Order: sequence, then C-alpha cells, then structure tokens
Amino acid sequence: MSPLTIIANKLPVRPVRAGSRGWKLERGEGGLVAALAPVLLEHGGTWFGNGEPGEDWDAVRAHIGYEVYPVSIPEKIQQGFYAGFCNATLWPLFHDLLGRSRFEPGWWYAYREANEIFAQAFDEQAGTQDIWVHDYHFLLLPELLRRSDPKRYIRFFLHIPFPAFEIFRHIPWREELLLGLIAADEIGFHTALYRDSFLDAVARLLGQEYIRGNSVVRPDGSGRCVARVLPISVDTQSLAAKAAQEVVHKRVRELRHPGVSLLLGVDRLDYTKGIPERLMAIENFFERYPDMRKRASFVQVAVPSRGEVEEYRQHRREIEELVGRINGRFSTPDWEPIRYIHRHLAPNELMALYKAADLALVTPLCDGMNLVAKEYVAAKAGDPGILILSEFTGASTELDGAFLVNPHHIERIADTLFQSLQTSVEERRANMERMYRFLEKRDIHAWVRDALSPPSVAT
Ligand code: ADQ
Repeated sequence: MSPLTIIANKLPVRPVRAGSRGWKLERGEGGLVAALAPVLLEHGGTWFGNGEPGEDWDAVRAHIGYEVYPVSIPEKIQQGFYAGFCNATLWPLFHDLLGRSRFEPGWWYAYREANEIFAQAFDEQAGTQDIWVHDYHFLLLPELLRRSDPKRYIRFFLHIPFPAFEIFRHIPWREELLLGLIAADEIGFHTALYRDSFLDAVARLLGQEYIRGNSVVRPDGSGRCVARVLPISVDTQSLAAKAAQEVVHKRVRELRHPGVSLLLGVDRLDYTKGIPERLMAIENFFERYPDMRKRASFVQVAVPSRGEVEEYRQHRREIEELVGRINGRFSTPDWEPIRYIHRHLAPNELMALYKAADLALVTPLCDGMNLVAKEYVAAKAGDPGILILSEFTGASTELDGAFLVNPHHIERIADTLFQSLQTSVEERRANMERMYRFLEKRDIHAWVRDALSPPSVAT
C-alpha cells in the first residue's frame, strides 16, 4: 500500500500547554484514531485536520511517528463553516431534522472557503496520491482535490446518515454538494439505506442516466464513483481486554448495588441522541411500573459537545430541567431514579459503567452508526446484558440480539424496559454473546481492511 493521507476535521493528537515551560500531547479518542493511527504508522502518511500551526507540531510529528498537518481556518470563516453550515445546516438535515436546519448564504460561502483552504493546504504539503476524506465537513473536497490533480485516488467516508431525497432536496446548494462528492473514486456509507438514498438523490437531481448499479458515472466524463456499504465498528478485543482489567472490576463492584438494576445511557450531548425522550421514557417507566422504583436506577452520561452553539446550550438546559423534575417527583431519601453526569469520563470509568450496567438504553432519534451500542457489547464480552436500541441507528441493522424501539415512542420504551428486565440471565447472556461474536469478526480492523481494499462494482 502506498502512503495514505487522511483528511478529517479533527486531528488525532493535539499539543496542549502544560504549565509555563512545556506541552503535553492529548490524543484524540474514539475508534477512528485508534484504527487509522496504526495504518499511518505502518505505511507512512499524513493526517490533515483543523488546528493552529505552531512550533510544537514538529515535536508532535517526531513523537507519534507519522505526519500531522494542522490546517488553520481564519476565525471569521470558521464560525460560518463549523458552527454554521456544518452544525446548523448539514448536521440537523442529514439527521432528518429539517425544521432545525438553517440555510444562510454566508455559511455556505464559508463552507466553500474552508473546503478550499483544506484543498490548498493539501496541494502545498502532500506528496501522496492516496487520499481518504472523512465526513460531512468536506463534501466539496473530492472535487477540489481532483481538479488540481485528476490522477489522485480519493476515498470519502460519511460518518452520519445520508437523508432521503425528500429531505435532501431542501438544501439550496444540493447539486453543488453532490457534484463535490461524486468526484471521489469511492464513497463509504454505514448502511445500504444511506447508500441508496445517496444514489437516489444523484439520480433525481443529476439524472438517472448517470447511475450504473452501485456507482455514478460523472457527467463530465472524468470517470466513476462507487458507493459502498462499510459499517464502522469498534476495537472489540481491545475494549473487552480493557473492561477485564482488575482496576475496572474493582470499580464495577463499587457501582453495583444488590437488588438494583443499573440502566445506562452514554452519549455526546446532542439533540439527535434522543436524551429528553429517553428521560421521559424513564419517567413513564417509574410511573407505570411503581414496583420498579428502588429496584432500578438510570445513569445518563453526556459528554459536553459543541458548547459554542446556542442550540446545544439550550438543549443542555432542557435536559437538566427534566432530570431535576423527574428526580424531584420520584426520589426518596435513599434512592434517586436518575443520576446525570455531564462530563468526559476517563476510559476505565466508562468501561466500568458498561461492564456494571444491566441494561444500556441507546435511543437516538437518528444516528449514522452509534458506537456506544457496540462499545457496550464489546465491554460485556458475552456477559449477560440487555441492549435497547433505536431502530433509527446504523447499529440496529447489525446487532441481532438488541431490543429495537422507536425512540419517539415513550410508552413502548417504558414497556420494553420492563419486559427486558424480566428476561432470564441465560437469555441475556445468549443475546450478548451472539452480538459479541459478530463484533469480534466485524471490528474496526476489518472495517479499515475493507475500506482500503478495492470496491466491487455492480453494473
Ligand atoms: P458520534 O455522534 O460522536 O459519532 P458515537 O458513534 O456514539 O457518536 O460515538 C461517541 C463516542 O464518544 C463513543 O466512542 C463514546 O465512548 C464516546 N463518549 C460518549 N460519551 C462519553 C463520555 N461521557 N466520556 C467519554 N467518552 C464518551 C459520529 C456519528 C455516529 C458514528 C460515529 C463513527 O454521529 O453515528 O457511529 O461518528 O462513524
């Protein structure tokens, strides 16, 4: 394999000032960094992402063993690009929340400019021909990269859903976005549904004549773009090993209380994750199944996210009010229905929570894949557990053994909570084992292997 270049909004590492004299390296978490960093180390390559160039980066490169290249976007453009077009136009719309999506011409220009800045930075720096662009921040980048060198091999991966045409068509700049994307040689989606929505949008907006099976023949005659299904995954064995450490076990013992089922939710604090609906389902559960009070307790962990966007601050206030109201309603001096944690957890603490939880409630309103569901299964490593999963996640197409729910159906979620808590230990173990075996095979390493191998083309 030739050296690879990754382009993603976030860099895998960041130098952070530690005191007045030095700096320390903060590693990005998550499966993507864990999976791709070894590929870059082995084959060589560069990771481009948003960051401020400074003297520290040379030391970072020397330290991590592959190239990282920070691309700086002027503050004025960054606002319209990131908080605006990325997170207030594309993010809600691609998650079916059309009503939350705002169309501001200024944001669109900022988005175009940010994509151009990245393309230029790449052209100035990179010698590699093999490029892997990640996510909705860079839908225009494939075209910009191809324009400056048509011989490049460009992969693109979309980490969020691709919406149905009826929703996608509302974007004022829909054709530009599609033309930007199809300049890639391949585009990866988590599910067949997202891939088909993309092909449908191309057929209806650019013309059915450009569709050949699972690929798009570019209208300018420059070749074709293959649409692939590549469901992302987690580092299953490594998560299972982390969760099996003695220090984690010790913490699990502290977290468990005999006779009380531990129910768990873990999300980035984002309105697509369905946290208010989930809290209302918990309220409904304790209201309609009063015997379960004191016999179950729900822990919701929400990692702070996009706090610079007003909508996210508002969403946080809504959640805090709901938690306060529900706890005020049901708490007793010796029991609280909900514990709410609004911060980033250390990896071992997160593993202990997964391991200790009798049940994970993963109910986003819409989610490209959802790695929390897979992390829960991996950490359990076949131990008994219950996974209640939204049918609007990519993960629901793969995890056979989860209880699927409509995240808007509060009463049904409450009923599913009650019914699933009546299942036997054997049934809980069998479900988790089945899903764990699946994730052992379909882990993040398999995902990288598949994504970097040539696609099959159906005509
Ligand atoms: P996200 O929307 O960020 O990812 P998800 O896939 O669930 O959603 O990943 C969240 C990550 O954050 C998980 O690895 C989880 O462990 C971690 N996390 C959450 N809360 C935390 C906390 N309090 N402390 C520490 N860590 C926490 C986007 C798409 C998803 C897609 C991924 C990967 O929206 O649909 O699955 O990219 O493609």
